[in-house]
Amino acid sequence: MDHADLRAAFARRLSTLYAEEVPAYGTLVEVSRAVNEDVAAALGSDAERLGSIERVTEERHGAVRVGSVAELRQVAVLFAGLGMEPVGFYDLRDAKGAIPVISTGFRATRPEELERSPFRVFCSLLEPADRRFFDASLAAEVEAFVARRTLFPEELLALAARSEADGGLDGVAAERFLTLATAAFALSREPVDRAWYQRLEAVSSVAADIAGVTTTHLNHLTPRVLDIDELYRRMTDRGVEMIPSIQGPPRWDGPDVLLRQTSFRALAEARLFREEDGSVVPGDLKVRFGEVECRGIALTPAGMELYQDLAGKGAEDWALKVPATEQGLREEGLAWFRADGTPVVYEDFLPRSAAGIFQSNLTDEGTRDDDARGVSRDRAWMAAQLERVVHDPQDLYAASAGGGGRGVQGKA
Ligand code: OOG
Ligand code: NI
Repeated sequence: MDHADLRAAFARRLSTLYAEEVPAYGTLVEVSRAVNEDVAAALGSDAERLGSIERVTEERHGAVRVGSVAELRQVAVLFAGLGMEPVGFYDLRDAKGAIPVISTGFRATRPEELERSPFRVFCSLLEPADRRFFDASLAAEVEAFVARRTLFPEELLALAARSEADGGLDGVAAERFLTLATAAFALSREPVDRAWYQRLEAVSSVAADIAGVTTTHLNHLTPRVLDIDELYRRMTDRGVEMIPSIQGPPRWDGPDVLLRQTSFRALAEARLFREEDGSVVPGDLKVRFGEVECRGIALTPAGMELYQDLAGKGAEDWALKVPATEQGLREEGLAWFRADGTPVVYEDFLPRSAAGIFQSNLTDEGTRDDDARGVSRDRAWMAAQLERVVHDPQDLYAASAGGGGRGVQGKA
């Protein structure tokens, strides 16, 4: 199996796992599929302007969270074995609430690879060094706790490294790689140390989810839908309580651009807790949730600037400033198109929306001290930590559209 085969197989296995763990996800996938079929029936080949029906039906993004640079490096190895590279840098620490993480997205980078499997994962790294959230002594405890745990078995990392070097894996090795990789993101049955978890939760429920437990897990798995407003209505009709809004650009009459997302609230899941007296008791945690997204055309730097200016504004302002046709977007240099006029699909995430998704699922306000010292982080920092290229998404869109591309190379 080459990287695209492995990536597609991994996405399918995660989907099966997540449907078993979070039954509402199964409903979401079912409703998404029905909406996509209806859109395809109504629009014919126009429904496929932003990706073949086969691609869109299979398309998922996942979200995972880790506690240290060492763990992030392992995640990078694991995903490299599936042909996924870090793309983009997101800093959510300045957003409202207590989200002490920075993030990147792992995905395939070349158009033909994306067509075979666009599976992507939003990966967040906890920042205990940021004093706005963690005082020095709690930070040291977090670092020690994370350093003691093993998220990914050595055998898994060795198989991933071999797959990265050889361009894939076959037979028994491929099967073993996929099995171990999927298992690494399953919800653990290990008891949660209640006192430790609650201390972190007082700082940030995201911090508790990441460093309050000895394992990691998929936080959500997101299908792609061709009409997110229709999806929202159908889920609400089925009695699933969705967050109050759809994140990203408003609904309007022009072409879909960038990314629109919505989610349903974290669901209580049974977990075991270890009390201070050593006893183990059943309880529950609300951490994981369901999300769905609608992807549109990738915007150029000029288009992204316009998007920032319009952030939070409604469809009317949007319609005044943004050309309502693909041709208009192209002529004004706001969106990416190939030479044959085909739009380039947006393959990444949006910082504002990501922060909104985190915020809507925080179980606790958390605490932050804005007078304390943050730590400065950027894409180059992340590349240096990973000793890998962390691509600038715009370089990849330029390359997809037929131009050149450039990444930031971490120092080896
Ligand atoms: C990630 C939230 C961001 C998205 O789609 O923007 C995200 C998380 O909750 O770990 O998944
Ligand atoms: Ni997401």
